[in-house]
Amino acid sequence: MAQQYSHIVLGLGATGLSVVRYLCGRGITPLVMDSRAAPPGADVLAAEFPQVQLVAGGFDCRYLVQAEQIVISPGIACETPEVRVAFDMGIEVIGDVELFAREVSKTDAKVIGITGSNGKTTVTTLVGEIAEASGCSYAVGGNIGVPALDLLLEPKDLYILELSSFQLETTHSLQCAIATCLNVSEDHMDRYNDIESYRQAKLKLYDQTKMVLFNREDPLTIPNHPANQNSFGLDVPSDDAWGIAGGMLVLGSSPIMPVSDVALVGSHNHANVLAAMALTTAVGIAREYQVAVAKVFNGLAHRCETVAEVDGVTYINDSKATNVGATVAAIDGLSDHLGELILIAGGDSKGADLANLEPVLEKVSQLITLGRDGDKIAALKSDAIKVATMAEAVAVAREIATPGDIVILSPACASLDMYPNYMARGEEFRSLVVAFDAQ
Ligand code: UMA
Ligand code: ADP
Repeated sequence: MAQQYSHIVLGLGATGLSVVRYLCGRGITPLVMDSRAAPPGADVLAAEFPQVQLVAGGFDCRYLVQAEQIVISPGIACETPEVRVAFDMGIEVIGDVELFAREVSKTDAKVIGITGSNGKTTVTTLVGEIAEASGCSYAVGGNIGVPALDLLLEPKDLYILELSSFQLETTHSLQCAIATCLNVSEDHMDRYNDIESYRQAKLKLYDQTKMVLFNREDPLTIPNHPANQNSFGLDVPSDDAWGIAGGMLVLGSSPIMPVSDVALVGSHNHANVLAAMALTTAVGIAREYQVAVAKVFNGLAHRCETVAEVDGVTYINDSKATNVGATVAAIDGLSDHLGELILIAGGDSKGADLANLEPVLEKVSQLITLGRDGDKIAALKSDAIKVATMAEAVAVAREIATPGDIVILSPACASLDMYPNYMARGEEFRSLVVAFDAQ
């Protein structure tokens, strides 16, 4: 007979460790299980929580079926057979964000929730920068990096959370002051049966929120049920909604600032700025701080980031474009550019329908593909050049490009078939380009 544990933590990455920290801080010693033989948090667990037992290399049902509560990490699918057994037995299976929600509901703190297929990290960072400029007491976390529960170690008045569909699947009582789903396009199709089930996971964020902020131009972000709501979009807004009119960012008919003063480039980023302004307005942060940040925040690494201009050719690193929607936004955003556009794409498509790339590939003069699903992307455009490595891709692009052209790495795929993460992929692109200067 296996020893009985009331609480089981599934997964020992950043999330699993934060849950162990939270439970142990409340006098509960959980059992931790991870399907990996050597989970990344094993050393920290042994050093900081020697009393906590780890079962690595699989999920042992004998423990699961006796638990009262299972806290599952976002990287583990709820449909994993051992987890399904627990669900079917009526055992509570929740995520770290649900525990966070239950704690925060005992306080007066406000939460801003941000989800969507693309732009989450950009908007979450913008909101954090605006909060910082205003001098309020805030913390930023969730899918962006610091697990939500770790934010509670230093209590704040405002929590700004980036939330993935995986986290939202196992979150049921998060009550945000305002919550947004920025956009919905196919992603993570290896974890969902179809885009509708992925969308419904994202829209769970709206369930208890005091105010919903949706994207007028993306019908998939509209709430299922009537709600206290507002919207943003790149069109002229009505009433008190956020939009663009006469070259100005506007709230209803009130001008805020010229679009040309926004430091971020690309129309998708103007939508991101409007969303950040709407979110911070809902928690009482003044316009002057929103405008000040919009004027200076010029983006994050690996997201449509200009790496260098070499021989008159601009090289852009958009390695964070890990799905089709992000690559479409990048190409659309650059389509006013006068020179040719050379696109490097490919990697692990996570089961996405790559045909959705086809319309924007017309705006690309040369397509260069690599990675596991590179051939599938190459099949969408005649004369695509298939290569095996990033070094080859960059060398071929350099050979083809002439002054005034743009070479962009915007893979429309995850990096994990060739790299540890999208940052490593972007860094390799960057270092290959920077090395041109030295030649
Ligand atoms: N894994 C196993 N077996 C296990 C547990 C995990 O194989 O038993 C694998 C997962 O399939 C995954 C990896 O290990 O490939 C990491 O999973 P995890 O749940 O342990 O991840 P954490 O380290 O806890 O990080 C998670 C988020 N990761 C995922 O959702 C996969 C991080 O988002 C997030 O920053 C962190 O919690 C804190 O909240 C990363 C991410 O890639 C950036 N998110 C996806 C995305 O943005 O597209 C959703
Ligand atoms: P996420 O955290 O949702 O992955 P990021 O802000 O990290 O979003 O951006 C990821 C990718 O999506 C980048 O390639 C970026 O250029 C692109 N992107 C950013 N904002 C948007 C948007 N509003 N719509 C479509 N694509 C976007």
